[in-house]
Amino acid sequence: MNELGRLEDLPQDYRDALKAQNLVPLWPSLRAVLPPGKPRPNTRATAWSYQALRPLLMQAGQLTPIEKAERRVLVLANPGHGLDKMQASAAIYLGMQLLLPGEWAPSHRHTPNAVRMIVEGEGAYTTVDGEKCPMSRGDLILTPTGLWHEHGHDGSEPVVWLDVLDLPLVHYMEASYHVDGPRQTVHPGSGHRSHAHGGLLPTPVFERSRKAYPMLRYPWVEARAALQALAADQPTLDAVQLTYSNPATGGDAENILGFYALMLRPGQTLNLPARSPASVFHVIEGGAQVRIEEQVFDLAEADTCCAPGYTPITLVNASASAPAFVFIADESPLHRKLGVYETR
Ligand code: GTQ
Repeated sequence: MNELGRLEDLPQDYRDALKAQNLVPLWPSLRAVLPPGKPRPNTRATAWSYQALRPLLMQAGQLTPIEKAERRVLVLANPGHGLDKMQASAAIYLGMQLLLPGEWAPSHRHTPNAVRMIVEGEGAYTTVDGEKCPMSRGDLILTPTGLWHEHGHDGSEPVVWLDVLDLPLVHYMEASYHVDGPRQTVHPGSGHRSHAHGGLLPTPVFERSRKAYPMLRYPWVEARAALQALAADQPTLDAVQLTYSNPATGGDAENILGFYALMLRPGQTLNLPARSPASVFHVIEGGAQVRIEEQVFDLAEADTCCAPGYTPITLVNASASAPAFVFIADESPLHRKLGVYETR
């Protein structure tokens, strides 16, 4: 590949004349924006230990009352992007949120989509679009773009969950904002109960307003049972994986990020191909070794890591007797919609 001209090769008076007109020569930067063969991601393979972050999150509970925080969150920031950017990857934001007994995180809605993966504690709930969603470990709760959400806690122990948002992308698009609202009125009914049976869709005859997001809570007991049923039904299946989907459309649960539950059989090694989207792995139960190029992370329960796109990933369940359950988030829906999705 031939060397392209550098900015310093140009006479200073020419550079000044360009600058005065808000003009920039492409060729000194061409290789940076279109690198050869594959992208050069800022996203670095990074792991966050729950054991290390938990005491710091609990300390935040003492240092900052909920009224001063609105959302008491420690952001899992990727050093490759710079910690101040609050990014796990180009499109993924991760945060660990703490809610203490009796606390309330007031209602708001915003343009970025969010999900919550509950890490520990009982008794908290998120009210989304008027539906009260109880939070138990391993549950996934959606708060899609534009829907009101607030968090409350009637229990007696701290509750912690992992927030996954597409905030970096929506912020980059200059489309990120929020609106505060009053406490929501809770309506009866639960999308998870009315859509509890796969393949059987509620079919109203007298059309009520159709909800774009009919299912907001995916209880872990059901995701876990579905994974075990799939593993038992297909003993030779390599990837025992489920996609959290919108039951009305069969498509991804949200528009930008994809969410999956994966079961690693005892002793299983799973080699994932290099795919263009970046991804996040969070251990719900058991342990998993995640190998991303030269990096090796031994993740224990509640640990989280992220991987850049375009890189093969190997997952290993070192236990000979117990399955491991992993929650995965990735940028696949975004890449597919943009037409840049690829597998290598
Ligand atoms: O719980 O609504 O981690 O608005 C970041 C922004 C959580 C939330 C975050 C948010 C929330």
